[in-house]
Amino acid sequence: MMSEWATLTVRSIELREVALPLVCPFRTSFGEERDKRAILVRVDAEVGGRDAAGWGECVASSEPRYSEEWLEPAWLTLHRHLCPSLGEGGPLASPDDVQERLRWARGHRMAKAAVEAAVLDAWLRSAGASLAAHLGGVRDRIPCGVSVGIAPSVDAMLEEIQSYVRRGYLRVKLKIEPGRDLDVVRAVRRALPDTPLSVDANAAYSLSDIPLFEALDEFGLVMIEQPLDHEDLADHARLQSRLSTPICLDESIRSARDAAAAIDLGACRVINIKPGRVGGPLEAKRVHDVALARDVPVWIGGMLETGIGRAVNLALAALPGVTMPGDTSASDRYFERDLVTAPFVLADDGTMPVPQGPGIGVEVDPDRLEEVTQRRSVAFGEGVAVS
Ligand code: NPQ
Ligand code: MG
Repeated sequence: MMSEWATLTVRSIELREVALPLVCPFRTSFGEERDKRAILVRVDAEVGGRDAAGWGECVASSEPRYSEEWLEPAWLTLHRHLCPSLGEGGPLASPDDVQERLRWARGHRMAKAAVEAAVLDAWLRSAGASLAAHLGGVRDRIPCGVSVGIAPSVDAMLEEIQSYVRRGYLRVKLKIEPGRDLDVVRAVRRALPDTPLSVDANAAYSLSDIPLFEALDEFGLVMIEQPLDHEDLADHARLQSRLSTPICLDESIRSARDAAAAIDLGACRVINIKPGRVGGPLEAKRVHDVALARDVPVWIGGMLETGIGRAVNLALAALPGVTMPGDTSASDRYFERDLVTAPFVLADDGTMPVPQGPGIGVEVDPDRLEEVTQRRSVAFGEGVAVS
């Protein structure tokens, strides 16, 4: 980690809403998405007398299903509160000052995460350091998994999964929901006996489903992700005590503090880290540290990010405690065309390179950005003429 930072003065912050068409609709236990909508935050700053710009992506989605955060209030919160608070407080002395300055605003972690990422990007670009190196990454390539949405039929799902396995993905995660669980897992297991397999319920079950989980326990799954309510650590602990398959928590973990509590309660044996869900890349690193200290493996999740958010996920995946393949899939898993100049590509061995350039290590493609922009607005300062 860097100890000496040149002071950063925020000049201007611009928000954009973008919508990228998905190559195929993504269905989970809570609904279906056809386009990936996101808010992009662009910070223009002065660092040590020189101009620097940075990008962040807010993963709040179209509706409050995955979490209570969703796109419209995230936009308003960024515009009315977070960006002005950040800009009006004068120069920043270090990246920790971002959260310090936004602390008065409760919650809104996904919105705060985007602001923190954009400031970090600007700062690190001006210092010539990569985000992965800054966070303490130890790998330059990371193993990748893929998350498969609920398909209309088991056969359709199987076909999709087989194409990912052929491309090299090292772990397949199946979305399940009540009524589409055991049969799907049984069929996939039969077709792919050796592929590391996990399931993600997105909180769709309750303790009355223990018999289902005991049945799933027989399939040698790598983990069962977020089976129960996002607010119920005690029930997860009860379920975990009945299963040999590790429970992985996603929605339940909003901070390093939550991670420590969940592990100490026995509510999970694996954690899925998403920088948006925990309020930013720096808190994501702290979740990692808490888990590593307790010998709990972690991996990096995904929210169908554009190349901007995906770059942050890949940087986090380079950390030493990230010992399982993540939902850090290639850009073409989701998009025909991403909005960065060099989309993320899966190698034949199922790995992807960690971005090594300054900051998040990707460049926004200005033409593509214009094409996918739905609205834009200056949230602090005068705005900067950008292509
Ligand atoms: C998860 N993601 O791990 C999430 C949930 C999720 C890759 O499985 C639009 C935007 C649709 C974000 C659907 C994966 C989404 C989304 C699901 C996130 O639980
Ligand atoms: Mg999940």
